[in-house]
Amino acid sequence: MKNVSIAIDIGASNGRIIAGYLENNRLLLEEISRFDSLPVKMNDRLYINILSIWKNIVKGLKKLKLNNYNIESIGIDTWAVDYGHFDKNGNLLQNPYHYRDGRGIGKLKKIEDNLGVSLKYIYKRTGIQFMDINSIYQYYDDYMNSEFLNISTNILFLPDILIYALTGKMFNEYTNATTSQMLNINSQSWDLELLNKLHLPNKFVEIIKPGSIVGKIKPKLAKEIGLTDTKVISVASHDTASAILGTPLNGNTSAYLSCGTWSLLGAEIDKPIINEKSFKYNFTNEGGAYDTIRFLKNITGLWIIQELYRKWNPLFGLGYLEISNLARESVIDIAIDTDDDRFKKPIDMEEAIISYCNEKYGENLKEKKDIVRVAYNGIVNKYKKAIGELEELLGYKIEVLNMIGGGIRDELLCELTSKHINKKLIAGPIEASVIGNLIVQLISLYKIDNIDIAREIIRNSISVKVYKNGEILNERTRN
Ligand code: LFR
Repeated sequence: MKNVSIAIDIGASNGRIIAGYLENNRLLLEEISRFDSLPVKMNDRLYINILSIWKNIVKGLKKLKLNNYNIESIGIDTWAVDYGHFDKNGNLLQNPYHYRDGRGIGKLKKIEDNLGVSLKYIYKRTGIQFMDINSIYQYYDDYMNSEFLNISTNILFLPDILIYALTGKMFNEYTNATTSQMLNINSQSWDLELLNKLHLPNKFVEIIKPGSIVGKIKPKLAKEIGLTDTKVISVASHDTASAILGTPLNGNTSAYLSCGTWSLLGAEIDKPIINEKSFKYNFTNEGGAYDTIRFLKNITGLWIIQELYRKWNPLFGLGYLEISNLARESVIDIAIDTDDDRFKKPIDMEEAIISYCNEKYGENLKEKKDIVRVAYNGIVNKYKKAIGELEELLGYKIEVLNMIGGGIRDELLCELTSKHINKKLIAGPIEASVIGNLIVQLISLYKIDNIDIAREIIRNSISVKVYKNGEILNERTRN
């Protein structure tokens, strides 16, 4: 019987359950299941499909019985910032909102204007970038609109909700909690002074660090799914934190670019960088596992392409590869500003792009190839800008960019990135967050000594493509 650990990794568009184990100094993965994790719109509000995610987790775990595995441990990571309220009996009070609902939009200004709390004050205390999706602005929206705050006793973030459903234990996992913009960067605990200033009650629970053993699955559930001895481990439960752990970074001159719905570009550092410039460039100091800081910037990534796909796939049967190939055919050299508000949650992304190019360049785009190409151009422009800012803030040059995550399946994106940033680009692994999730479990189970050794193992296990000046330099495939 094979001893395996299970990574449950919930991204913006799909969730994955993957078994991982070490063999001959390599980490091998076996996919158990994959399911859609898209939000649901109802009465013009956007909700996390939490029950469907949970149903699919239970279904996937039940499937494990069919394999000849001994399941030693399980870890869960998901996207960040979203949360749910629980009452004193431990019941979920409301279906959690999805950050794309947009309820945080405009709250930053409200906090500044109504409460006189400056952005610099918030940044100094938390080190976290300003994005209207941050939990702090969503929580401020709860405070302004919801009477149920009176009956809410606890707040759990998305991965915490799933861990609670699995084990019955309530924790706020540290790497994910940092993205709320309510955790004090120095004390690494909830910033009560900040919460008070915003009139936000402290409903948070104990913080748990990645690597801690949470416990076992609740007895009834454990019996139902047949996992009575499995340990539940708190991994770096923010998917980006797991993805960075799963990146074979090589010293401090390598940076990462995690490509999914969002693109996260940055470096792994030891101490936070909080100064005028990092504030101006809006770089964040998210908490990483093993006393690291994830110094990075959120860039609107493949969201724009995904939204074009959402429109064009049912209408014209276009897949992602076809859409990317269309963009290859275009020679248009203008670009959208991917941070423009109109791209945040448009009803129709194609229309939003056309209107932007009309307004900014007086161009009336008609062909799909041009419409998608200006989006790619916009994304890689942001990458280039962000890497320049990163180097300035770090005070040294980045030599290698490790591109990771599902987005690297898109070769055009990798080629354009390498051409634009003019650095060696190593693309791989695709399943970085799954790998990072598993690595923490294996370190906690004393199967891997530390993260440096883990990254050697990762390097030895994955397929990579190396790009330079817009072309593939070499390729190594592993299965
Ligand atoms: C990536 C990610 C980003 C976070 C965004 C919203 O999946 O977790 O790191 O900023 O989604 O949660």
